[in-house]
Parts: sequence; structure tokens; C-alpha cells
Amino acid sequence: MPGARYHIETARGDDERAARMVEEIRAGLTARPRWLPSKYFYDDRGSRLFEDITTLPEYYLTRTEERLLAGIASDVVGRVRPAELVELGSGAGRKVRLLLAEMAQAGLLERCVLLDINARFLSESTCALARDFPDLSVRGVVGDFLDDLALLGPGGSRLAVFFASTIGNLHPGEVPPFITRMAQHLAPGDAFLVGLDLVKDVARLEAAYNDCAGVTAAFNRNILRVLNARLGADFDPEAFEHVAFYDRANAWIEMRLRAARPQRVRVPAARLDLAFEAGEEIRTEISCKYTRASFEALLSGTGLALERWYTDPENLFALALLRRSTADEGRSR
Ligand code: SAH
Ligand code: AVI
Repeated sequence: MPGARYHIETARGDDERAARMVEEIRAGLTARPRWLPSKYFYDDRGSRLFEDITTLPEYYLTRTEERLLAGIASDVVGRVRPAELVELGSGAGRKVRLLLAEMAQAGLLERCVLLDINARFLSESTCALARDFPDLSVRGVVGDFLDDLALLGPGGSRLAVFFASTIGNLHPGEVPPFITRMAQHLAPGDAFLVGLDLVKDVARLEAAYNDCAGVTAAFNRNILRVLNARLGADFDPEAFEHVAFYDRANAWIEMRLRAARPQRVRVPAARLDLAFEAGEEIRTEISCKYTRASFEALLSGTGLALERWYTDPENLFALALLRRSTADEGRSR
């Protein structure tokens, strides 16, 4: 079909992915306190629930970032002048359109690469972008942004983006090595635009993760359904309560699932037979909240430096434009 230049690749085979999952789930569920990697929220149901979260009145993040991006897209494209856009954790792939439109208008647009762990969302968004941007070549990579960045290959005229404050779902200790790895896929002068939810009033933060409609609770419990479907586990998701609170010392929202009663759960593929006491909790996600200073402190030694810090008028959310330094370090932009 003319104009539809897109293809999908998968970073790892099914067996390798399944073995990895077994290892990670065993490690998390046998640790004390127990925890689960948040990437396992995102089967098709989980990804749809996240999309529902983005429209909730309490969840200010998505609409604030989208509005902010609409206002700064031309500045970012003007500074970086990219021919290629790369999005990590692309999900429904909506926000990226604002940048692609600017790149097209500037006559720069050539390629787009989306990387996400959810194959269905990835193939739908890849296909939709190829349809709507006729001169664009689109590549979808089903993979893990912590393990599979090598598939991005070397940079050059590249703007990479990581929206939604998904970087906040990494432990702060994971951020510098992650950014260092990302920098290896950026050429001098290439840039990385990172969305960050900011430290703010605790009531507002906690409301965003405890919505009245219970969508976040359903998203949280979905991780147990994923374990049931993929590992043959017999979790009763309704026997776990949704818990989300702001941990001031760590500056993160922590989501947990709390056993409502004593229960036994088997996870056959991971050879686990677990006993939960009433009230016992599993940590399912952290969502770090940053300030300019706390984020900038993580950049030291990564190869990327903060070039621009864009925020909305209420200072709810930031887009940080990081740049790989050029050979000419002292040049002002
Ligand atoms: N970028 C979109 C979606 C954000 S939700 C937006 O701005 O709205 C987070 C996305 O990251 C989901 O699509 C999820 O499938 C993906 N994701 C989560 N952990 C991942 C991982 N380790 N590797 C790759 N993708 C991941
Ligand atoms: C994808 N990520 C940035 C979301 C967040 O806010 O940490 C996931 C989410 N968890 C609960 N609600 C939304």
C-alpha cells in the first residue's frame, strides 16, 4: 500500500521472554517486602486501563504534558532539527504526533521508531502513524526499554522522547545507567526529551493514584491477572486491595496490593506456593516525582546535559530537553 512504510520487530523470542518473566516474578514474590516489576501491568487490558486513567479528572499528568508539548514542540524541533523521532514506552503513540507534525512542517521528517513492551498497542500505533504521515518510514520494536535499547542502533539527527513520566517508574538508582545507555544511541547534538511529574501538594498527588471511579485500582489489580494468564497463577485479584500513597522521604508514589485476608497462591510456572497473611502487601509500582534539581543531579556523568526545562504555568509537570554534548562543548545555542 503506497505510503504505509512500517514494520515491526521483536527484540526477544517468546521463550527468552517467558524465562525472563519467571525469573523476575520469582525474585520479586519471594523477596521481603514482596514486589512485582511494573512493566507487567501492560497486557492489552492493562494498556487500555492506562488509557482510561489518562482521561480521569484526578490524573492531571497526561493532559498537562500534552498541552505543554503542544506549546513547545516547535521550539524543540527548531533547536534539534531531527530527521528521526524515537519514542520509548510509546503506548497509544498520540503525543508524538505533535512533534512529527512540526518535523514535517520544517521539511525534516524521515523516520520514526516506537519501542514498547505491548505488541498490540505498538503495531496499532505504528500502522496509524504510517497511514497519517505518508512520507514517514515507521519502525516498531517490541522490547524492554531497560534491556533492548541496542536495537535503536547509533543516533544521528535523532530526537528521542520518553513521555508520561514513565522514567518515574524506574528507581532513581536505575536512572543514571539508563540515561547513560540512551546517550550511547545519540550522536553529538542529538537530544532526549523526558517527561517528568513534579513534586507538589501531597493531596493532589495521592488523588491522582486513588481516583473515585476505581480505574487505578483495576489497573493495579491487573498485574495479578497477567500473572494468572502468563504463569498459570491462581491469584484472586479481588482479594487484594489497592493501596497508593506518597512517600515523602523518597519523593515517590508507591502502589501496593494488600491481601484482604489470609490466602495461598500458587504460581506453577515459577514453582511458587505462597502464603499471604491478611494485610501483607506486594509493591507493584513506584512513580517518582522530581524537581529540576533532583533530576539534574541524576544527569552527572551520563553524557547528557539539561538544555531546557519546560513547565506548565502551574508547575505540575516538566519536559526536560537533554542534549548530548557536541565536540565543541563551549558553544552556546
Ligand atoms: N507514552 C504514552 C504511554 C505511557 S504508559 C503516553 O505518554 O501516554 C507507559 C508505556 O510504557 C506503556 O505503553 C507500557 O506498555 C510501556 N512500558 C512499560 N514498561 C516498559 C518497559 N520496561 N519497556 C518497554 N515499554 C514499557
Ligand atoms: C506510566 N506511568 C508514568 C504511570 C504513572 O503515573 O506512574 C502509570 C500509572 N500508575 C498508576 N496510574 C498511572
